[in-house]
Amino acid sequence: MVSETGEKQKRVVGLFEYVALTTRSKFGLRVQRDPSLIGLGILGRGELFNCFHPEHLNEARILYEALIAAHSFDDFLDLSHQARDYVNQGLFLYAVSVAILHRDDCRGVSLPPIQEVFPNKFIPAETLSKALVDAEQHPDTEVDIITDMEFVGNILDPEYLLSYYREDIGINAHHWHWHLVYPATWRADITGKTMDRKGELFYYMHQQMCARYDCERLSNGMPRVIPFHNFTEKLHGFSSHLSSGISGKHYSSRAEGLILQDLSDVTVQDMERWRDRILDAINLGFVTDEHGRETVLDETSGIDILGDIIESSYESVNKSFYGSLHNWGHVMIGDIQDPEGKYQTPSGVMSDTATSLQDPIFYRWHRFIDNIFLEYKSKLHSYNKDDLSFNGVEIVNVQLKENPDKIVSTTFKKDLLNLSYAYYLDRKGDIKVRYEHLDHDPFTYEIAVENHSRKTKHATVRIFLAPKYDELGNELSPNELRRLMIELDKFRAELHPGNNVIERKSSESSVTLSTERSFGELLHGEGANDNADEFCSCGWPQHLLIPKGNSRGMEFHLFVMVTDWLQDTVTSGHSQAICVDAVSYCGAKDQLYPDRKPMGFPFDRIIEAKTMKEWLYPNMEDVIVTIKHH
Ligand code: CUO
Repeated sequence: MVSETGEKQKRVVGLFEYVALTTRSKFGLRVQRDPSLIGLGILGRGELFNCFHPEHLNEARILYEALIAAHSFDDFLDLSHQARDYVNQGLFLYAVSVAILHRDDCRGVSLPPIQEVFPNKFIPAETLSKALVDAEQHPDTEVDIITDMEFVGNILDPEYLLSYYREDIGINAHHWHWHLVYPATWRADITGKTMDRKGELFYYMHQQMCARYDCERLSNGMPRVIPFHNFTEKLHGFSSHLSSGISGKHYSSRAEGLILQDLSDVTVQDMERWRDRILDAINLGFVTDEHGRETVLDETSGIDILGDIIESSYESVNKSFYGSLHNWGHVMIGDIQDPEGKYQTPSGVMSDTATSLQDPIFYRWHRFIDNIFLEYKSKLHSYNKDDLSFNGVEIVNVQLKENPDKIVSTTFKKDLLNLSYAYYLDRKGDIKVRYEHLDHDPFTYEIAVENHSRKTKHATVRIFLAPKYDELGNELSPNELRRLMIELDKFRAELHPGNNVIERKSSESSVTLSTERSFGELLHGEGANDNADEFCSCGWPQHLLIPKGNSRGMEFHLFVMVTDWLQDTVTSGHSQAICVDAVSYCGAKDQLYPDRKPMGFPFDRIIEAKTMKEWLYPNMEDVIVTIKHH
């Protein structure tokens, strides 16, 4: 029997089926529209929805606010069906997804994987065409058609080496979902829901993407990313080969050597002015709102305020003064090949949260943004003994259970992406694309901790990883390491008096998504979960938990720290946790971020020690592990 949530799940997923294909219903214009949808339909159907452009975002906001405000689940579905017929497909998908994630009566309902809804945002147009032709040529309706994905690009472009990473379906899907969970336009005054530390999480999640990318670069013998801070610098070229699906539009390529150009709404000078004002605020230690009131950028909320300003989100204290540096950067880079719209070319991949990670400039742009946050963090005092230590608790050993030599193996694996819910070809068998992604052998941390007190203590265990050497083979100092430290896990553990051995599997990581239900499963009501600990689709892919390493075996610091959970914990007004699967990067839905410490702690502030050994307290341990790529 299908439960109530399962029923809702089926009905919701139906909204996403063949969404790119829907043509304006022939009755669409005659049907009277619900008043809450009046004014929508500005962005034309078939156009690329720009996830960073204020006008597109605003239209999407009006739609998702109307969908969230619908009185009942049935009203919500009815409105969604109306909107699906005439608003832009990408905008519809974005808005309806935001509404599902944030409506109380959609608890337990999952979003279908974006890669199955819009495979064109993930798979090159050439491969998609080939798959569809293959399917047409094999009309046997029962048989699955499998087409191998063709990689685009070649070794003439040094960045090609990392295309397996940038084009990974899982990281791009994660990024898309992250921005659905935390829309830049979110208004607590209208929706009635505040998002805890949203600005800070914007900083931290993107900082981690940059750190992860640098770990991957070093694994491939490439230098770390050079931030894009000189706005008059010539950019490298890029071509994604992605299309918008059926409208015939392609995400624009960028020719080599272009520089940022003024757009009709914003100029390069505006960007420079906003950057300088933000840096001034950081150096002065306060920001100024529209009425001239000053707010100090203190230790507790400074980073959150800055995150909102820089993104910028609706919560920015003064949008007209500090502008929208990060979002306009995406738009400006995305429109660089046709800034005045003279040739009506679509934007590049930087304009879309589902595709922007494919372009190497994404990481250069975000390293620049991250450097601004870093400037602020450098104004705060370094963590001292009080901040770092945990009285009476000592880590005595860190081991990988299955691998006493502390070697973790990575390799490439094949996987399939089903196109059958995006393209309608009257056949029973599925149409699938076979692609490759990096993966690693599962492993288990074994952490021996001594509780020297006579009472049971509750600890937060924090695990990070960073390469030991830089691109030139020099050992990285702790202060350089902190920019590369990627979070692997964070969880609560009980420490009984005396010896404790904590075991934790890599698959349990608090940064990764543990399960993803396919479109087919969701459509049949499988995967819905009444217990409200369902999966919210946001989360780093488990297969990319750790970097590739290299074939010789690459050394990494595995850093483990235990802190006092009683000091870290926050109390939420809500009783049931929801979407806490990938809490480190995605937060806990409708709850306070479940760790009082600054995000990235203890690596978010300057470390003055010369070596890791010198910096460690007994509750911290740093061991060297080897990542070997086969
Ligand atoms: Cu997620 Cu720039 O915010 O890509």
